[in-house]
Amino acid sequence: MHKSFDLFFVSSNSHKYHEAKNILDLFGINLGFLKSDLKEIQSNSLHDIAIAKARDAFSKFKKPLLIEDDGLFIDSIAGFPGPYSSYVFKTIGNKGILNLVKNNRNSKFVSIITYCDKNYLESFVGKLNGKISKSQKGKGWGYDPIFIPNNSKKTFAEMNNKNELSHRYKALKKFSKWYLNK
Ligand code: ITT
Repeated sequence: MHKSFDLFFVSSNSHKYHEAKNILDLFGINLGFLKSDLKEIQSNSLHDIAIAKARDAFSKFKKPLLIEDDGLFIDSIAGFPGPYSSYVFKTIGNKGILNLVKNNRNSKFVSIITYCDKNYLESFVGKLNGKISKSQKGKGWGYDPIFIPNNSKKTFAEMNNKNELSHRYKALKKFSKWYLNK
């Protein structure tokens, strides 16, 4: 039933999958989706969290797969929410973030994409610098309405070309280059 897919994206978040699928289509890689809540360890390192998620996913599904761990790092609040981005989004949300950020609005989005199969466990990083907007703008998921990439006036939620420049695009581009040559 799953034979036509090259590999699977394992995540509880279908927005992440849809963007990853659109991006990997560009590189000719056909990405399936296994919707699943993965064990998320407590760590200050996105990389360590991603490795633990990938191991958990591979032990469940035993298929070639990708997982992704993301973080939004805001300079003026010591890189918060960083590795806690998922929890912070579910608790204080974008409104809570806007209340915490005052003058220095510099921030970055980081994506770690980890590939796992029976022979490989490899991670790829994508980073995108930007600013936290003063109010929520546009209709998007997660932190999209408050993140303005550098050299743009629009938030991710207002852009129609997010997938051509995002942290996710940068990590998946590196992954694709490696995957297609391995
Ligand atoms: P998993 O099941 O894949 O772990 P998750 O939603 O918990 O899904 P992360 O821990 O990687 O995923 O995500 C951290 C948070 O950052 C989460 O709240 C996302 O909504 C948010 N996020 C990640 N990438 C984003 C993007 O491109 N735009 C907006 N928000 C994003």
